[in-house]
Amino acid sequence: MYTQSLDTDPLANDPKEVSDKRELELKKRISEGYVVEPRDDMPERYRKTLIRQMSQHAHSEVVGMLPEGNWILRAPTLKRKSILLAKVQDEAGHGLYLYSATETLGVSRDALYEDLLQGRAKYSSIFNYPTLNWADVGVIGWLVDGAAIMNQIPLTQCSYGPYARAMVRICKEESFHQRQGFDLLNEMMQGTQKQKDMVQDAVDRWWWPALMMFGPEDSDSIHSEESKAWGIKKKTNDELRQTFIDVTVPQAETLGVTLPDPQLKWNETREHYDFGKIDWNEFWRVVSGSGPCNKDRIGVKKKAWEEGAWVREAAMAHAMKSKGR
Ligand code: BYC
Repeated sequence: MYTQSLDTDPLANDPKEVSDKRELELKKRISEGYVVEPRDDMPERYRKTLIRQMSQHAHSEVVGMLPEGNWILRAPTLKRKSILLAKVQDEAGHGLYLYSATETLGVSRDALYEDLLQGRAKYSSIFNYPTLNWADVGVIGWLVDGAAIMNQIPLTQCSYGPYARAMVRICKEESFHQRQGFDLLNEMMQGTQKQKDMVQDAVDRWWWPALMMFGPEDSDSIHSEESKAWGIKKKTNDELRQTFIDVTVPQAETLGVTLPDPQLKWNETREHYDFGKIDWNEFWRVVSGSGPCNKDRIGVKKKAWEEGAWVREAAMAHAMKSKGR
């Protein structure tokens, strides 16, 4: 671990100059492969950027349990119910690793959670869409976890040690999630016409929101440039979205589903798929709280927090008693 403080010239006394110098110094070290650890001195802007992204990521994991959790009691077989239970439980675990990693930056989990419940913190837009039929569970695994992996693999190399390490384990689990989703859909696509129609209907509803998970176009991304300079983001939103499309189109062909974009076409010159226009008005509407399920998702989380108060109190009383206080 690198323990040297990021102190700057003590003779420099303009605070702005000192902080700019510290930021440049850290950016340079990061570009040389330096990994920042919690005890390192770090510029406030780096810390704030990490808290923003990591807490949004943690919130996405715990809110992300809701759309699929909705199907646990209705899973069609014991095998699918066990898989779904394990997956939803994994998402809770991801939330916990990420809240813990964020706490290493000097912010409490309670404060972060309060921000989520009060609607001050964002979480991924994708979880504000409803799960209407059983095939939605498969499509979430295939497309939503697939998009999440694409976005998260570069984060295993990010400059903040606790975030990078959390991502290694999370990516392994997401990979299982993606495969179980594909497997579920593949099974349905061997079934009746009604099952095939359910899969196509789910794909039609989730394709565009899945592409929105990567965030706004690079030209509208507020944080990308700064986050890249800090070594937090390794690839831009558009780069990751394009890679996701390129790997997913052949998978859709294998499954036998049609992706709902008539402009999706291999471009020999670019060696990438061209695709149609994303509805960015819809994206911003959902991000700013007016998606189909925003109110419901936060309502469920608030209710669980209030109804779980006695569990937190009992756990605290037990912990105090064990410590003899
Ligand atoms: N939804 O400047 P930009 C999962 C916000 S969960 C909502 O490009 P940045 C799973 C953005 O926060 C996986 N908001 O931002 C769980 C910013 O607003 P603020 C979740 C979005 O940070 C259960 C503004 O728009 N993954 O795997 O450079 C079941 C401007 O954007 C979204 C992560 O969280 C969005 N889609 O890039 C199944 C990965 N996109 O903060 C699966 C970690 C953008 O100024 N996060 N915004 O108020 C990231 O990689 C980046 O934060 C993003 C956005 C690519 C998402």
